[in-house]
Amino acid sequence: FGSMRVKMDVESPYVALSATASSGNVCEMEGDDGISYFIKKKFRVWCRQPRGQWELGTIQTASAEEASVSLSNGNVMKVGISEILPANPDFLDGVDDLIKLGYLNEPSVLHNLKCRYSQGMVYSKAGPILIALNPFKELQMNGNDDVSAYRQRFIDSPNVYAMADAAYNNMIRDEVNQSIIISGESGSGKTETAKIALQYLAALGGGDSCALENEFIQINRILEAFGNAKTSRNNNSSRFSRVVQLASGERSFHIFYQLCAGSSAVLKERLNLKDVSEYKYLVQSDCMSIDGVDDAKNFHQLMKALDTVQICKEDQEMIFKILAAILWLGNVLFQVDSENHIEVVDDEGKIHRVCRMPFVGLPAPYAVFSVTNAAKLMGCSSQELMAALSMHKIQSDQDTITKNLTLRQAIERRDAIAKFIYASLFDWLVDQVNKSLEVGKRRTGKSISVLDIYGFQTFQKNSFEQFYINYANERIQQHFNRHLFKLEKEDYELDGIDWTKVDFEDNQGCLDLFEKKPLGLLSLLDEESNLPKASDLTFANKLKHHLNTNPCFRGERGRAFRVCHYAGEVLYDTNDFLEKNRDMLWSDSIQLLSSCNCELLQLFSKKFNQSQKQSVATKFKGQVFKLMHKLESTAPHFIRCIKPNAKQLPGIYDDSLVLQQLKCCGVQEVVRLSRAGYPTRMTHREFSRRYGFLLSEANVSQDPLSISVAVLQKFNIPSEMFHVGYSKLYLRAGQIGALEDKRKQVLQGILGIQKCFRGHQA
Ligand code: AD9
Ligand code: MG
Repeated sequence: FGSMRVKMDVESPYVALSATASSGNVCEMEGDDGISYFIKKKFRVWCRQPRGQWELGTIQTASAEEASVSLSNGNVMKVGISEILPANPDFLDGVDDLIKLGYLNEPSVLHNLKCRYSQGMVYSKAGPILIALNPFKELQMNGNDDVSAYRQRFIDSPNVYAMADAAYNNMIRDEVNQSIIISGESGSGKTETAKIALQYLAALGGGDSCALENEFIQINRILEAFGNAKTSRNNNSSRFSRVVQLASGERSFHIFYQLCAGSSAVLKERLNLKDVSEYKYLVQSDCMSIDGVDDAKNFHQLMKALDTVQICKEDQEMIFKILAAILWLGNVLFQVDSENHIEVVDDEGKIHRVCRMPFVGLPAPYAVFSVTNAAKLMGCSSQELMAALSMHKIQSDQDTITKNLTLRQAIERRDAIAKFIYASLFDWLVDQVNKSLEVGKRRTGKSISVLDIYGFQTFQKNSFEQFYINYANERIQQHFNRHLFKLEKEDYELDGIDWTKVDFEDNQGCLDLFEKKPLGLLSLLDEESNLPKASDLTFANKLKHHLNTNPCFRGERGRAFRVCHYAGEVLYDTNDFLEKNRDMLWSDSIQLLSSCNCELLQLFSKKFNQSQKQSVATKFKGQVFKLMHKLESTAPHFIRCIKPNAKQLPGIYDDSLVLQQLKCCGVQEVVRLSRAGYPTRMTHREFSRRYGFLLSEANVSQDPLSISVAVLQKFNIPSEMFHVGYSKLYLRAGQIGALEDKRKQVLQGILGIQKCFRGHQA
């Protein structure tokens, strides 16, 4: 904190407890003077309980080491001085912006958000960031009524609408692309928040906003059916690949269950569709339904949504066929013959031996049908499909050599085909949706991007998927840091303003650990994936060998390693890393798809052949870089979603869970910074253009800087509320609002006069 002191406009005694940053607590008591004042005035304090939680109380007596505190529940307890923190006066309970709090220690911040949450206020500001606590229940929103209320500024509390509104206004005012970056843990409410922002922007879009809004709802239905699934943390989680492997208690993408539950008898017959319980890909996780979710009803809505985005009935049927084919593929069984060759168990064919390894939970007759069903739906012969699943064809200059696959290779190949088809189908659907949005729509050049990105994840066992999710989040976090801290600092210094140092966590070290070439996690993974004899264990050992001196890395026993992320340490298990990274699809599998009598499968194979064949690590890094590049050309607005409890239930506020998330996104740092600094800044040119006309004509010919100063003087902005830099004007929080109001008043006055004038002329 250095020279920066927290000043409060409330009762002055609070200044007696000045702020020093230490051990995670922003504020700390400074000696006996403060405490004696607190005793005398009976001010509230926080005291840490033996089990770590904080309770409100008042100090009765205190020595240098210990204080006797009367708690709000009537108990009196002795607490070490280091376990006491100042509390804010009760009239500050539940303020809408954490900036307004006198004390920013952990219990005070937690208490404030809790007060608001208990009153149904899930949104708060932390300086420039919007904090959104997941209500886990429908909020009272009136749709378009609320939208217009926001536009007219009748509602003045933090909200997603207000943030979307700010993005829109900035886009119009500055002619700069905007982005709304929504982040948070899995299940914290990012996707719901993104929907609310989109709903508002759709309503602002003018024209037939109802139609546009409806279109968004329909599109969302499609994207969620194909892109979302139930996980242990969120019943409607935005996911990516999980077609072939599921953890217990989780589900595959909603669409599979919807299709099985909701398709008509006729469609079921055409697709040879059975109950979900008969598909291996779906039964493996022992979770087929979600409480309160009606898959059949959702399927009917999905079909309507597909109509809305103009996917014709033939294409719809093709989509469903492909989905059914994927399910049947998952049921294809293999067995090993006496010479250790793989055979596909088939109904009519030559192989009649009993499968030696029956699949658990799968009735035998379905194993027999699966190949023929899958082949029929894909539009190829059972023989072709069986060959592609059990043999590897190597094309040399003269002829083709065929090699039998091992059991493991055959299973991998079957799953790779299923995954590839599903991923291609999803990409194709997104393309269709985008096309339908473009039809007849005018492009204006400037945009607002809404980013809903899977949140940081840490489970007991973290795998390849968490590895990538957390890497992407590490990048987003850096963007956030850069924007709010680094750029801020540079900006101040460039403009000759003294920067009060505020410490913040920089995560460049962790990003280097991932991205450095050749000795970073991603490069080493690619290198190992290219070695024929490598295994997950050799990969883990390689990491330990090269990276153990890196402070963000720690090798663990066996195949495990630990990464020190911005949001905490995560233990990863390298099991399946190499295979998943290779994401191998043999050219003969692609050949099979290109020979299928199905337009979409042919298209997917063509796309594959045109694309660069890259490992997942390379592809993912490329995508993350592209995303960051796009974001860097926008003015960002940040929403941090917070999950108040892990039970996905309304009304429960788990202090330690919330605290951990607040720490992850550095909320306190941001508040400290914003309060200390000048959150509004404009170049003199921008400022003078916007407000210069409020001056009398005598000032008009002057340079922008002089005009800025003249405006400030004319409207009596106190000198401690602004700072004039070389190129920019810096204003403290709240100042620009007053100027905007003045500007609006004057403009309305001018408009009124013009109307009146025209009326006279007519
Ligand atoms: V994940 O990283 O995709 O697993 P999200 O996207 O952060 O996750 P999501 O938006 O899907 O979470 O929210 C999870 C659940 O919380 C929703 O299904 C709703 O039941 C609930 N939720 C979240 N936000 C709201 C809201 N504003 N109003 C009502 C909400 N319910
Ligand atoms: Mg989501």
